[in-house]
Amino acid sequence: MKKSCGKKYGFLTAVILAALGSTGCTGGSREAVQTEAENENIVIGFSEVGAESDWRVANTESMRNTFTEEKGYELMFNDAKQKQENQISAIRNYILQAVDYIVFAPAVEEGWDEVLQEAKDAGIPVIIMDRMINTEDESLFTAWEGSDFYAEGVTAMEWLEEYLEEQGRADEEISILHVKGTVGATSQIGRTEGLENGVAAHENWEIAACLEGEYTQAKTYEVVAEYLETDTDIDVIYCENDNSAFGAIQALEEAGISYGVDGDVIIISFDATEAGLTACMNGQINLDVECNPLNGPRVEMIIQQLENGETPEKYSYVDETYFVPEDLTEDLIASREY
Ligand code: GZL
Ligand code: ZN
Repeated sequence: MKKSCGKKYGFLTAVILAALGSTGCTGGSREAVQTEAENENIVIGFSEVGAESDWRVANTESMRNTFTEEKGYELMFNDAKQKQENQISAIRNYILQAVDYIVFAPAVEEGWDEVLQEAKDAGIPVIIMDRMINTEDESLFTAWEGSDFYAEGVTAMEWLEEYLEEQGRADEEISILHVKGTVGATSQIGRTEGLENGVAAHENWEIAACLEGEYTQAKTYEVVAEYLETDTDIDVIYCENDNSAFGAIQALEEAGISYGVDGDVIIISFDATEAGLTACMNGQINLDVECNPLNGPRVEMIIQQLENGETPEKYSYVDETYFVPEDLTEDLIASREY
């Protein structure tokens, strides 16, 4: 499991060898060190975006449940609190500790080349999950797995077109309030592009305003409540995750504006977390587009391929669906893993 000492030293091995002198060549004890090293777990340095949303918490849980000691892993974890600089320093720390693999969900797409070059120079494979980086040099990472966020946005627009048709509102002027997720995150870029292309394809749809909800309930509540002070003639609020939808709903309720299945404002959301699907089942959210946070098993498959000397797919996408209230029951929601 553990790479042989000759190829790359694990942290513990490096410490022992350092204690034994630079080459560690002291006869028997070197064999002992190698034996010790060979029994070590696979050490994974994981840099997580933060704990900003129910989705993110489920994502972290999936990684912790997958990379357990019993299964031969040691998972080093860092919560970057949504700050790229914290992720970069965590990755540098993992390089120093000579982990076997670095896994991270990049908070934003830009600004990773330098630190990933350092990981490459240290011979540590980097696996990117969930969001993506923007780089000219694809050799800086071994594999990426996650969701197709643009496709999620397209799903929402196709549903909205159909829903409005069913409501006899196909030719009505539709005003959409757009609440973005963390600006510069792949999930924000993709879902926003899906919305913008959908609006461009419907001359009677318009985006009333673009607000930044940062994927959190608190920030979304703040910006939507402020917006509703100037304009309440909104037909749809497009929230780029469930926690933003909860914030928008909080602001609508305070403003006395009805929403959801029987209300004036259509709520579109993403993630389909347990809390989001419960609100959808109750008719508060009209559409919840799934974004699967169970990245642990998918990252493990990539690592196992690498451990076996195989080459994983460079990009692998997870299949996702969407939910409307009539799809949902408590049993269905309880049967899901997040
Ligand atoms: C999507 C992920 C997003 C979720 C948000 O894969 O990057 O980040 O949609 C989370 O809930 O904050
Ligand atoms: Zn916008």
